Amino acid sequence: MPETTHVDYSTKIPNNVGLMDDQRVLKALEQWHPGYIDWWMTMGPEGFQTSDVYLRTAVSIDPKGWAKFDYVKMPDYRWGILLAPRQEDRRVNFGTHKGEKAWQDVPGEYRAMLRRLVVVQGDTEPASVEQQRHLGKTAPSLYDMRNLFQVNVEEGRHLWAMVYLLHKYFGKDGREEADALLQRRSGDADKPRMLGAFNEETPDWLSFFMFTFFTDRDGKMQLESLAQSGFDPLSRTCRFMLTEEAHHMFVGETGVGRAIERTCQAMKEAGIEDPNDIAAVRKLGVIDLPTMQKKANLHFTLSLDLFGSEVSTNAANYYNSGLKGRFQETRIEDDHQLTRSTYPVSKLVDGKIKMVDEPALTAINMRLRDDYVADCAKGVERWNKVIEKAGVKFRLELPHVAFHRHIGEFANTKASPRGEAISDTEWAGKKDQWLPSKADGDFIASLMAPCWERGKFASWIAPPKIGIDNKGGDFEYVKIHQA
Ligand code: BYC
Repeated sequence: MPETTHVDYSTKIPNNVGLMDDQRVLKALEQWHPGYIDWWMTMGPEGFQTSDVYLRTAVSIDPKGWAKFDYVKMPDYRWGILLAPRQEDRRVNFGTHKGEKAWQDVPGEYRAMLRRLVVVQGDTEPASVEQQRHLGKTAPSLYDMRNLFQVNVEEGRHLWAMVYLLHKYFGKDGREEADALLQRRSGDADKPRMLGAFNEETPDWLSFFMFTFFTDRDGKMQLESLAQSGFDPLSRTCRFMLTEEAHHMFVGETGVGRAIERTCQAMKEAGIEDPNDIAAVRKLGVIDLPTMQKKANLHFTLSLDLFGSEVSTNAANYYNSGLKGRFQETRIEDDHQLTRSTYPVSKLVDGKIKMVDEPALTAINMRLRDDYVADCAKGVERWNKVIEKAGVKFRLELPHVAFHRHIGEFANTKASPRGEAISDTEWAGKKDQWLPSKADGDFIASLMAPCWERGKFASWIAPPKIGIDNKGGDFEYVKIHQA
């Protein structure tokens, strides 16, 4: 079957890339498949592998109507290889090869770089499933449980997407990298996942929602940049992944939004005017807004680290080679080669945080991070609207990019959320006011009682405005058979 918008479900591995006619890759993927299922059974959602989950599955890759909803047991989900349609006469749009025909094969001189990008991207996908594997047990509703599992199966599919590229285009070392993607484990001291944020715990549902808001949004930015790639198969696979990623960010934004809504509502009902009266708010069985701010601080800063160093020769090399572009590269009005332009980068100069012009080429990570921060800020404003509408006097804010960093310019600096450089002693004294403390974690954990009755929601979260696939309020999104 040639490449098409329709997905071939007649093979074990659904695809629109003509796998039936590519026996070498089909065989390699079929050999990888049992290891993947084994990983899913041991590291995927714990306790719900025999439950029937109302999931969407991609049946076609055209923008409308690619999703088919039905009850599926997660291990039976049809993970497959789906690439956005090939664009006629697509070109390399940036870097030294700008204007050349986009590559359908890996350019020999860029093989190692490209493989590295695919492996890093691939590594994050199973990592997030591992991080979230315990959450089903404390789901605040069947609706939320279903959304968690949808995100999980799609991250699994994104792993498949990268493994396909490794098997198809990188020969033996690609197959070895694909195997290694199933070996590493989030948070494991001996074989950790590659990027920092993917080794952190996701201990509760507020973390899950913050993660899908902030960290999946890094996913969006990185996939957008890779979708610009001159290596066409990478571009096409990232373009399709982005359609799935949008739902993950929706889950995060509405999840936090619903927690905020419920808190404000409970405060109003109880006549509590002061959002900082944490003890009084917590007695209502909801999460106080200052704690939500701390969680946002944590997940935002962990996600900022995922952009790498502000000034990076790796990023310049990726760009020059035409492998990884900027956010919405083709919409930017410049020479797309950046040989002479500069870009302002925040740096520590004589103990003060200042903007310094750097060659735009080496500042690619910084630029992408700026685009990311702007995108996050819009979402935070939408949360603030919920607070405002409820008549509560509180505003959530993004902390300064120098705050709580482990990668790049500010990795060794202690800074307040407002971006003032501070001493280690001051940091130690104030850290618990800015980031979730053990006591905050214990309180949130105390609220994480499962709520699995149809149409019911846990005390700390409001119901969604509309259901998935337009289903009514008491729809049974997961038929639970615990294993
Ligand atoms: N943790 O020049 P530098 C997603 C390493 S999320 C650990 O500063 P570069 C998803 C770096 O590897 C999106 N190590 O940065 C979301 C390098 O090591 P080597 C995932 C880090 O290379 C939710 C060294 O430090 N996709 O999809 O320009 C759920 C110096 O690097 C970190 C991608 O990231 C870190 N945070 O940029 C599920 C796209 N940061 O090479 C999924 C592909 C840097 O010296 N990846 N290092 O050994 C990339 O484009 C780049 O690898 C990075 C780093 C942007 C991550």
